[in-house]
Amino acid sequence: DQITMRSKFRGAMLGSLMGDCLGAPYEFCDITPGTKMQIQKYFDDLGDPNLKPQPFKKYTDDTAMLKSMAKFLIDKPEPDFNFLAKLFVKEFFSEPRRGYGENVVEVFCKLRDTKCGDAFSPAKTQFNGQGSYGNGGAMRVAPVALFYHSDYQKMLEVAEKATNVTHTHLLGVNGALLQCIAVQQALMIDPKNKINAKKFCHEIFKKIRFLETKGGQDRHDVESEECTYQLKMKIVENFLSRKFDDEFDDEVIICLGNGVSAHESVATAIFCFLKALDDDIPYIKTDDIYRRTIQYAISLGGDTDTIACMAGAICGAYLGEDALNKNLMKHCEKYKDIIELADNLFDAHSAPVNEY
Ligand code: R7I
Ligand code: MG
Ligand code: MG
Ligand code: MG
Repeated sequence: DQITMRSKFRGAMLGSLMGDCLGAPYEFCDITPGTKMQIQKYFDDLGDPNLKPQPFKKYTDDTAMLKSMAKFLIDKPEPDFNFLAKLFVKEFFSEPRRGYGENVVEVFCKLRDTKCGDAFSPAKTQFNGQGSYGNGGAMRVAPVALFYHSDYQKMLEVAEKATNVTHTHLLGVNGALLQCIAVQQALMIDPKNKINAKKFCHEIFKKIRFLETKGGQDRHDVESEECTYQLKMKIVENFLSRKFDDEFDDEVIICLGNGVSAHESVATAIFCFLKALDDDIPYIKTDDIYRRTIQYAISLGGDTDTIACMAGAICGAYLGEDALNKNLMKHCEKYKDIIELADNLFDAHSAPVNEY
């Protein structure tokens, strides 16, 4: 129903924000068993209703770009990618110190110098013409999944083009599509129903395999980049059947990754969400599924803001706003703005289409 869907839009947007803000202080820190205990305490402390939210946990580029993605969908009846490029450029040059990826800055400069006349040209020249496979497309894609959740083909088309403004490498693009599919799938599940993690994982596997093999038209080498994400989802499925032990996290990091590349982070985020549905991570002590999701993502180390942001978006899309801990939320910079943005996105999505 409408009430649930509005709450799910808020959940996905806030879920992203909170993962980004709460994950950012741990980005690329050394993670030891001691650090995992510290992270437990960090969450326990922030969850205390008496702790003042000062200073705020600041959001990073993940949220800065997510906000632009939402505005792009809200402000125009049809997607206008030059408008999206302008929003990215404006946001970047007004607050450049939000921890953006090292190479994406070049794209913003070229876009600015050409007045965003061709949104797609600058990104194509990244990395000697290969395009970037950073996770920047995936980290900001959630609004597309929300807005187009009832038009799957359009969702994929807009997600791909919105990614192409900064990322054109196949792995950067397919990583964003994988995250988009995961958020949409979580959104469609009634939060009163328990998710079957393996089934959820297998559904995503089938969808990404279909995209990677273009509906099975061509023959593909399973070792190639064209099959990367279906392999990753198989690995996720295998980890879901394993019991937690001392080597578990290290093997997750080796097999799924925790880096800034899309292929080393998006499947990891999906895994964090699905693993956290069960309360069997020994060093994480909380009944709160959302907290467990982002706490686990952060405890894996590496690109913590982004992996927690993506895992948080999926979890928030499933559970909705009410399942997100208000005490944790109030420590996150501009969370009220994100709620307003989520509501505007919801209203724009459900507004009747103009007929001319
Ligand atoms: O993808 P992007 O927007 O970065 C997002 C990440 C998130 O973790 C944010 O929180 C922020 O910290 O950055 O920005 P890009 O600069 O396009 O890509 C990020 C990094 O991925 C690059 O700086 C490279 O280190 C790496 N990378 C590549 N390396 C070699 N070859 C991306 N594409 C390539 C490549 O083709
Ligand atoms: Mg960031
Ligand atoms: Mg536990
Ligand atoms: Mg990051």
